[in-house]
Amino acid sequence: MSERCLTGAEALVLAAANAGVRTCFANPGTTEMPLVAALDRVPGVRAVLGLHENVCTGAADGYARITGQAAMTLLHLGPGLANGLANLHNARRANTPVLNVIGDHASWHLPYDAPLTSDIAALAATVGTVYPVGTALSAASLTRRAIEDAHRLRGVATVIVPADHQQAPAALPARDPWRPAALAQVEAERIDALAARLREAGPKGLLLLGGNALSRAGQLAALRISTATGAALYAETFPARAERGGGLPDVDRLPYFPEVALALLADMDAVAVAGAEPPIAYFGYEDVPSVLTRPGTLVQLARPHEDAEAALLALADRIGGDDVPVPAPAAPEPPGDGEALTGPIVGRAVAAALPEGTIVSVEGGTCGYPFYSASSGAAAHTVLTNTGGAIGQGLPCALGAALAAPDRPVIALQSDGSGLYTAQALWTMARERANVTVLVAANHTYGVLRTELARHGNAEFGPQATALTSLADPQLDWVALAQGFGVPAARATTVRELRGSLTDALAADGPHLIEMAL
Ligand SMILES: Cc1ncc(C[n+]2csc(CCOP(=O)(O)OP(=O)(O)O)c2C)c(N)n1
Repeated sequence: MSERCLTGAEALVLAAANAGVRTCFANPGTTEMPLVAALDRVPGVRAVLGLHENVCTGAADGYARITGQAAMTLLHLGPGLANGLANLHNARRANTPVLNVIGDHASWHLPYDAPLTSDIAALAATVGTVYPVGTALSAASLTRRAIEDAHRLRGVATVIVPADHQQAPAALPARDPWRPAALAQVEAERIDALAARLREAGPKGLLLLGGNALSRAGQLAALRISTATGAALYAETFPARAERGGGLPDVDRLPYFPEVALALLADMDAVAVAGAEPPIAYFGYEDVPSVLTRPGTLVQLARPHEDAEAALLALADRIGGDDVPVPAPAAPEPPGDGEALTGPIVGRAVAAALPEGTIVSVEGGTCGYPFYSASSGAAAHTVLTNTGGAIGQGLPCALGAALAAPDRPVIALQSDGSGLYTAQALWTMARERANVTVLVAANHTYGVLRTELARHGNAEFGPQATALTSLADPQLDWVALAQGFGVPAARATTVRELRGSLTDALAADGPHLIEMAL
């Protein structure tokens, strides 16, 4: 590649590569063709085709959750971006850095309002910051700034680049060494104040952990604090990334339903939040408060963009908590071979079978919650959850995680309804030989919606409500679906079958799917 004749598209890709971007999850169109060609001419960025934009954006989220480094997306105009917005929303809620690149019509074509024209910047602004490229000369510098801001602000940065600017001669990207912004440090006064508060609260204190507080070091520091003061430990309800097992304390997630969380937090005199936002009810219910903490009890130790792990280490030192050996949670008890599959049984079976270092992408409550409860005593593993609640995230996130860490096993513990939003992710898993074992909880219903219907006072469901929460007619065949996408698949109805298929899948390379008949 001759640097003297770089195009805007080449300058953009080179600037991304210079800033540590190694993977581009793409679903391009006509307005991105110079960028597609640039991915061949500029070395360093691996292009991965997603068959729906929400696969690309969810994969970029999963990739950066594991590496800490932004991946790039490449999406087609406003409609392509719109298709990818749900998982960009989830990435924003996970505080994940993402470089989101969108092509636009040639600038001179825009005034004619051609069919695919839309307000791309307005759409992109709903999930983060926006960098419109006004000339090829700024393509590289704006891309660099977008990546820096994605890391500094922990979120989605969208670069919009019209097709003519992709083709015009461009300036060379800066060669400044890439140093992603570090998390902001928490001031000593905040830590001192909290130390006093937690000592005073004793067992009526609670530490709520999110962000990098859920690293191994963060949780071990939290354990020292808890041992010294008696404070309880919880993780936020939907952590972006939580280390778990391998001798870590059992830090369960704050309960999802507000009544349960309210009852838990009502007993507390000090709720210290580290690396998460203050706890709020997921939905508003009549006569149930939205704010889950009692007035005057909330203390923010670190916001999500701050270094919660370092703050916890400093707090543990300040409180004087020693590294006392605390008994590790008991190993998960494997269920009996002949047991039928239910959420709790699957949770225990998967937790008991986890190889050391597995990444588990969890989406959906049927097996997701029981697995988390069962996995505290499992081998060391990493859990990724759906932080923003826009379903269709679990499979793409698992795909991105597998490409980020090709040497680690990845399990997608996936409810069937959510999985169908982005089932195309299976095809990319097959094409990229991604080591993902997909476990589908096939209850053939939108289970949580039935729970919510009941909570809204509907003891019995009418035919319409039943139809709107059922996936049973026709019954979806995940084995056939997976095979159609090129992923070998099996069905399990008992623990014995699940265990056998899971062992085989984990031992083999590439993706596998197991439909679990619940
Ligand atoms: C993008 C988006 N669309 C719709 C919903 C509403 N919704 C929440 S859960 C759910 C169904 C979940 O069913 P499934 O994934 O099968 O999980 P289960 O509760 O049965 O384990 C739906 C449609 C949502 N959260 N996000």
